[in-house]
Amino acid sequence: MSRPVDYSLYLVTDRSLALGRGLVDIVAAAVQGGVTVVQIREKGAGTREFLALAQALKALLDPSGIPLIVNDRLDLALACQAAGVHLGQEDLPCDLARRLLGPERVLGVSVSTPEEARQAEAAGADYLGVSPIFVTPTKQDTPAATGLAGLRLIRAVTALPLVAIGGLSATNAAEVMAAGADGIAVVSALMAAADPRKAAAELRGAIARSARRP
Ligand code: TZP
Ligand code: MG
Repeated sequence: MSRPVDYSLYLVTDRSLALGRGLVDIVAAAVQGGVTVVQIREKGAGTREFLALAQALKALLDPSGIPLIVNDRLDLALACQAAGVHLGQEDLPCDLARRLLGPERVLGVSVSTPEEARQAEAAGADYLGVSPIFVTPTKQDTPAATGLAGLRLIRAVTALPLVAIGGLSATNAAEVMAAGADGIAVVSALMAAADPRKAAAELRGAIARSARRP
């Protein structure tokens, strides 16, 4: 069993939205504003570049105990001793990834239906990324948006932590939490923010205001 993770504000990186600013600087500012977990997701990066970025982010995050999750690349997650890996439906199968990762590291899987959620849970996922909640220009090769109704259906079939992603912002974070999410994952709302620290703090405020939690 992997260690507990606070999924409430989950930053997914994308340098192409960073308006020329450094990735580490943006993540550092977002962490100051209240990000609780970071996923490095750099689709254009080659292996060496990805590894160097992951190592730089890990060095940034380790002192504050914020977990670094690596998108797609289980080999690089192991190489940089990241907290875990996040996989999509077309990536390494979840059961195989769990065997390679061992029991301690975090395994996240993207799902968009209750059936995918059941399968990922049975295959050893620690948390589920429910995606996309809403249509987003940031990622276009996605299944149909689940909407809040789809998120509720997935909430009904699993007790795993659910991290919602796709078109999320401080404007809709509270309703997404109320629909059953344990956390809000964002790319553009932080990566493209003029002030990532302030944007993270606003997201935290919206999450805290959500009605779901007792
Ligand atoms: N997976 C599903 S939607 C998405 C990913 C990585 C992109 C979400 O980006 P944004 O800018 O937060 O809508
Ligand atoms: Mg993937």
